[in-house]
Amino acid sequence: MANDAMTVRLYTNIRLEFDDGAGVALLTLNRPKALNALNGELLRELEEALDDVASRPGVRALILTGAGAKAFAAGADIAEMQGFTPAQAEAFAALGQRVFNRLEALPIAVIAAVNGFALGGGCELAMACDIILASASAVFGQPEVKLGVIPGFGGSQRLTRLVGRQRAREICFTGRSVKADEALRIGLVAEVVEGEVVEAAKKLAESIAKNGPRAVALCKRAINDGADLAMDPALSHERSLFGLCFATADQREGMSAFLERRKPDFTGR
Ligand code: DAK
Repeated sequence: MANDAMTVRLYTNIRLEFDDGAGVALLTLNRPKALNALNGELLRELEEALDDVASRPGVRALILTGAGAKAFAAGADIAEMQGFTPAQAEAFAALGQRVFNRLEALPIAVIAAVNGFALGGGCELAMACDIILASASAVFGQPEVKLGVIPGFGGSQRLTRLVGRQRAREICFTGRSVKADEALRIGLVAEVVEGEVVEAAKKLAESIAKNGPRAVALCKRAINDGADLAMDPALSHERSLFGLCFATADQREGMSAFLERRKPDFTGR
């Protein structure tokens, strides 16, 4: 993000950049030698970085990607998990689920720019984002059964909600790879990008960042909360969130700007 208003925060396993001019943050998983495998330290840093993103005023969209040419993330760190006791495994799954839930609940748009392998925990991380863009070389999958375990960071649930039970069973039971074109066909990704996927994600993030931030946040809540409800309570939830929009300055600004034939100046209030 070439911009004079850029701030970089480096963690051990993560790089976080803020393009304050565009209102977009870019979080890069940064363990390329281990194909950005998710170990406990990285997950804790990710949690901290999400707090950083949430507390920085003016950030309206977040992009997640992986460092290096090969991987978004090749899964949870197998070397770290190998010797876990059942209690340690459960604690590790709880940590991952907590961080991914936090990501899913972030009140801004979160885009996964998947630039290579997104396997196991990497696929689960991408699915906790709002929108997945994939490069043509991206490869998805839940290969945990090949290692004698099951998805532990929400994969059995989020994949099922995205692609349906039957396809999720087939992918999880075989542990096979899902290439980008198939991922697009089954609804696992929103788009396959020719060229630089992070650049495409920035364009998408910037177009979202121009809209009313409170409206985007409430829309995210309506979609995410509603997906787990029956139609009637989901519609009731949508109505109350729609009502909440009318308590925001952004609603007044958006509608005034339309009527005055000018561009809105949203403040996120
Ligand atoms: N963990 C640790 N290191 C990994 C890794 C991983 N998931 N994936 C790759 N690496 C490391 C390799 O060990 C290698 O390290 P060095 O030998 O160079 O030190 C380096 O990254 C490069 O990998 P390769 O040499 O294997 O590279 P290739 O191009 O030949 O192959 C690959 C790329 C992505 C096909 C291959 O690396 C691969 O199959 N990786 C493992 C993919 C996988 O099975 N992922 C799923 C991980 S299991 C749970 C919580 C969480 C989970 C489950 C349960 N509970 C606690 C209940 C989640 C589990 C997973 O995500």
